[in-house]
Amino acid sequence: MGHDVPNKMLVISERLNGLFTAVGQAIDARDERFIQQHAVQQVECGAHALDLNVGPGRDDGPAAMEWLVRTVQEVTDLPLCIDTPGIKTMTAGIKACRNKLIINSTTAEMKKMQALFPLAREHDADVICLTMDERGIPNDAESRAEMAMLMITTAMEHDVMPERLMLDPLVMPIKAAQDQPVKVIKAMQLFQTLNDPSPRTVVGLSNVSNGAKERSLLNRTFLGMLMGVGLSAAIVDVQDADLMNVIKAGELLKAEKLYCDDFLRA
Ligand code: THG
Repeated sequence: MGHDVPNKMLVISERLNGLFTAVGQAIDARDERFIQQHAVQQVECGAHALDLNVGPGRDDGPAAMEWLVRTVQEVTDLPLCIDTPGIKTMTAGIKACRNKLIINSTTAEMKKMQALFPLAREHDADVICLTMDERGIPNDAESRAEMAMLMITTAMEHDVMPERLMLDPLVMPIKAAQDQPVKVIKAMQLFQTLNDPSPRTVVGLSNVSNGAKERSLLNRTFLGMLMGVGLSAAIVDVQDADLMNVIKAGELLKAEKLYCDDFLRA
C-alpha cells in the first residue's frame, strides 16, 4: 500500500452549459459546429470530462439533452457528465450516451435516488450525489455528511458501489453566505470518514464566486483549500489558465506527480 500514488484530480469542464448565453443560443439553434468547436476547445485546455447542461427553464429539455450528447460525442471520447435536475432530461441524456457516463446528479430525495441508481447500474455510470433533499441544502457540515451516508447506503441497496459515487457538498456563492466555504471544507473532511477507502468528492467550483468580483482569484484560492482536504474532482472553467496551474501545483505539492522544474508545462 505504501507505493500507492494518490489519484490526480478529475477536471470536468463547466462550459457546455446553457447558462452561458452563447451556448444556450447554440442549443436553441441546434448549431452543431459551435457546440463541437466549444467541446474541442475544452479538451485542448485539459478537460478530462465534459459537463453537459442544457440550461434551466426550457420545455424541450429531453430533446435538447439528447441532441447535445450526440453532438458532443461526435468529437470526443471523454466521459460526459450529464447535468440536469430533471429525471426525463437525465434519462434522455443517458440513453444517448456512448462515452463513459457520469450522472450529475442525484440528491438524497428518495424519488430521485430510486429513479437514478437503477439507471446508473444499468448504464455502468458514476453518480454525483448532492448533499441536499426536498428541504434544501443543510446549513451545517454534519447534516451534509448524514445525507451523504444515506446516499451511499441507498446506492448499495441498488448494487451501485461506493466507488462509483462522487459526494458533492454543494458550494454556495460567497456573496450570499460567507459562512459556507468553511462548512464545505468541514463537510469534505467528514465525507472522508464515511467509507474505507474514502469516497470520492466533487464540487462546482465557480459557484463560490457567483456575482462576486475577482472571480478567478476566489476560485483558485478555494480550489487550493479543497485540494488540501482531498477533493477528487471539480467542475471548473478549464479556459482559466491560472486555475489550471493551481491544479498542477496542487498535484505537485500532494506528491501526486513527480517534481520537475518544468512542472507547469510537463
Ligand atoms: N455541483 C454539481 N454540478 C454543478 C454545480 C455544482 N453544475 C452546475 C454548476 N454547479 C457548475 N457549473 C457552473 C457553470 C457556470 C457558472 C458557475 C458554475 C457561472 N456562470 C456565469 C454566472 O452565472 O455568472 C455565467 C455568466 C455568463 O453568462 O458568462 O458562474 O455545484 N454537481
